[in-house]
Amino acid sequence: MRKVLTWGGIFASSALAAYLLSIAYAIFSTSFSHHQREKSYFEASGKVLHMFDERRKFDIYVGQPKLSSNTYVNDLTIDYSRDEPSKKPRENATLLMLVRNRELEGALQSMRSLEDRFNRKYHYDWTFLNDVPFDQAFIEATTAMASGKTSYGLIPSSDWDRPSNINETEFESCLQLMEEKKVLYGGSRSYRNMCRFNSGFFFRQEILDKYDYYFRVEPDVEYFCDFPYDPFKVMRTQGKKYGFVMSLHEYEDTIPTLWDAVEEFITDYPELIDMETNAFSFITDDGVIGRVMPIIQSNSMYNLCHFWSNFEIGDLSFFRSDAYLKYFEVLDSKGGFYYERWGDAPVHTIAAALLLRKEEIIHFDELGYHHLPFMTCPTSRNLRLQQRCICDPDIEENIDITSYSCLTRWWKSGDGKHFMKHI
Ligand SMILES: Nc1nc2c(ncn2[C@@H]2O[C@H](COP(=O)(O)OP(=O)(O)O)[C@@H](O)[C@H]2O)c(=O)[nH]1
Ligand SMILES: [Mg+2]
Repeated sequence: MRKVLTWGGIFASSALAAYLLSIAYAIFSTSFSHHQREKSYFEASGKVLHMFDERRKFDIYVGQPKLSSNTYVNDLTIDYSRDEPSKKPRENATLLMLVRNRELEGALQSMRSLEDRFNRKYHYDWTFLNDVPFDQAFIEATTAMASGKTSYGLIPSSDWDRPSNINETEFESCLQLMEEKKVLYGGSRSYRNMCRFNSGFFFRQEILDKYDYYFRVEPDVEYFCDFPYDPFKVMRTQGKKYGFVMSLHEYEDTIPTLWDAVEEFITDYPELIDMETNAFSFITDDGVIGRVMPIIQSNSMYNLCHFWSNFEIGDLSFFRSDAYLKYFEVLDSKGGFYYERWGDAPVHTIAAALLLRKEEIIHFDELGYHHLPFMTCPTSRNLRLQQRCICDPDIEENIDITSYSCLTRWWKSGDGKHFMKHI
């Protein structure tokens, strides 16, 4: 009985062992084949993943492939090549934008508008400036939007930050005072850096050295009409040094002592100023024009008229000239960019009115334009149709028909009203 049991036991344990072994084998072989299959899937998907790496250079600067796509378009390559020759001859000029990374969307809107209305035919370069490095997303999107080459400049701290001669305590109390008086951007430190940079340093940036002309562009602006000509060409062929589209009165609270500094410059450097030929009367005349009384009263000889510099086309040699540099030096020594809130618009305008001949300043009459809260739109219906304008000159945002505008004063005391038909 014990023997039978023993044999039986042996048989049972062998069967159990065999069973367990077969389970182990099954597990092993399943997992092995599963592993093999997974491996092959993995390899296959890896192959697919990298199959189009060369064509998927989605990020032109770091070269990372785009990992997945929900598009039905097979060719994911973006054509960044700038080999296509411009269809028109070009001047030595660049479109120029000082901008922050967080303003990307507004920058793209302005670019799209200017590309559509003007640059798509010319492919002028775009130059971007910033006081901190541009991020990858900004560089990619603006490069994709531009029809010309793009370059990105980092402004050195010495050209941007508050200089050491500005007294910290005085500066802080001025900021507070202006904020209390509700002066626009009165309490902003960075706005002051920006205005001083635009007044005295933008044209010294190395990235602009190779150019003769710039066209200032700001985020969130719009150009309402097709450009009927290349404004850079007009500047060069007609010997223009400064071009504007809108002119209005400055808030006096931002520049209480600017004119004192200007008078000092005029007294110290009479040899740089030709009162016979310049546009001095445009910035000083405050008489009645037609039936319109000037509604803006000024406490100095300066009538507060300025060209709105968010649109500006300029000859860089004007800003690089000794005369302009001396002018800026006198102004900068007063500290008014910080203790007050001097804007680059009155600073540029006064310089142009003092140092240039009247006829070196041009009003680009035909280029409809919008920067909050104002716009300008060509008054001629025929011209609006020809240039596919999308704007209404009769609405109240049209600065030219409001009493804030200095355009009629420009027509009277500046270079008059001109028609560009001969171009
Ligand atoms: N990089 C940089 N750009 C600035 C800064 N502040 C203003 N800007 C740019 O300077 C220009 C004028 O500034 P904006 O805010 O439009 O002033 P506004 O037009 O006078 O209301 C725009 O092109 C801005 O993008 C800043 O702190 N850093
Ligand atoms: Mg702006």
